[in-house]
Amino acid sequence: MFVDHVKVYVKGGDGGDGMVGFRREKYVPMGGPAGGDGGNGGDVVFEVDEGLRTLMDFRYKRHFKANRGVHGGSKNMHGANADDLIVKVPPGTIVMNEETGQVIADLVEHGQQAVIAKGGRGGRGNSRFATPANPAPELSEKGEPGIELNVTLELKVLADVGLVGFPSVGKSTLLSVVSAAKPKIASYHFTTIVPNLGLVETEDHRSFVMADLPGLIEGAHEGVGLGHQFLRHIERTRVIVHVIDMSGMEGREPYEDYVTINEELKQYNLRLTERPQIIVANKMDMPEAEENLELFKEKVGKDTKIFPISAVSRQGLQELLFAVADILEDAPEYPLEHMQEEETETSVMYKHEASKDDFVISRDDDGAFVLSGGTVERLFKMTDFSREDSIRRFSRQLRGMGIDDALRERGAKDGDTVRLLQFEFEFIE
Ligand SMILES: Nc1nc2c(ncn2[C@@H]2O[C@H](COP(=O)(O)OP(=O)(O)OP(=O)(O)O)[C@@H](O)[C@H]2O)c(=O)[nH]1
Ligand SMILES: [Mg+2]
Repeated sequence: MFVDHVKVYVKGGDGGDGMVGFRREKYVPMGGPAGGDGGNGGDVVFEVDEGLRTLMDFRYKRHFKANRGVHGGSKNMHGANADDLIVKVPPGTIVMNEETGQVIADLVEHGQQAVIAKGGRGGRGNSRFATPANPAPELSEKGEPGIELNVTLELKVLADVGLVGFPSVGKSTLLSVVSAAKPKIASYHFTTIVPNLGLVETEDHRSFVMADLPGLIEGAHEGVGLGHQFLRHIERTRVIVHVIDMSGMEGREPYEDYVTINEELKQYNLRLTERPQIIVANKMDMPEAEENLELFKEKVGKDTKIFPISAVSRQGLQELLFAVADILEDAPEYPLEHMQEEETETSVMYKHEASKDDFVISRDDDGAFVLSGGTVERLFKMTDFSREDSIRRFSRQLRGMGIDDALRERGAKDGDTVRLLQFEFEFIE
């Protein structure tokens, strides 16, 4: 099965914990602070590998966690940073935040990389907290937690030209005779279930990538047949080659086919109708074809250019390829950004709402105050609660963020319970 849409969980490695340590020197009971910093956690990085064509590998492996940094050591030993976790993806992979729908990365070129989940930084060891007032602090940070999120990967075939049409009109046959691609060809419908790409070179040495897509039928935009998942692949092609079976050998009427497919393209995405389209009348080697072509020309209008070909007997191909190459010379690119303008705007607003620096105070049923929010949760996770100095620093950080004031405003009094993640504190004036 061709997988072109998967959900994946990614987590950057946590930072290593900073250490509380002191120099041990002969005759000196407690030397200066010497606890080293923790190493940084690894990032989860996606990288394009042009050898991959599908998202198939993600069917069985959907969790990607980078390693955590090594904890800091004594004698100011810095913990080692963890290696990044490199995950290979095929060209044309779009990575989206599953929750917000926002595009995180649009991976196109071989070797292109994007950090999808950043690892946490290592916690600082106690030597970094030494001050003249407190030369021997018993304080270190725990490693910062790595970012974790669920992402959706979507694969869009990157082709200049997309072949569209009903099943069995000869799309794969055409690709097979104009490129080195070897798609499966057969007389039954939906022979092609995954898009095939081929590099086409014209006689005058212009080249472009052509994609043979699974056949479309009426209702495709609503998921009928192989469904709209494949229409998605057409979104990025710059020219559409619309293949029509002129032989009538399947009992369908060529002009009706033409109208039906165009309607499907339009229903799926209006922008597809802006794309230049080349009409190909295939199977011209068949007896009825000539007559059908005349009827078709009448219905479609004399001014519309049609390319009669026979993929099987290789007639009319060069003229068609020249026409495609000519159009490609002026056809604009259709980058994703351009196509998702409206969607992106709403995602940006959403992102603002979920700003990571904010904290939220709510009340539990028992009257306890509940603290949540990215920053406060991160500070909490980085605090080593077994040490007084660390706890004091954490309280200072909360005060600095304005959390004490906010709690007071919400009516918190001395001795009230405050919850943060799965822990409870007492509010102290
Ligand atoms: N006579 C004739 N038959 C053709 C021609 N092109 C393709 N065919 C035949 O039409 C049938 C379908 O061809 P395919 O290339 O598999 O068609 P397709 O459009 O890729 O079909 P799906 O992948 O099912 O959407 C095969 O039996 C081909 O041999 C042609 O130019 N002339
Ligand atoms: Mg096919």
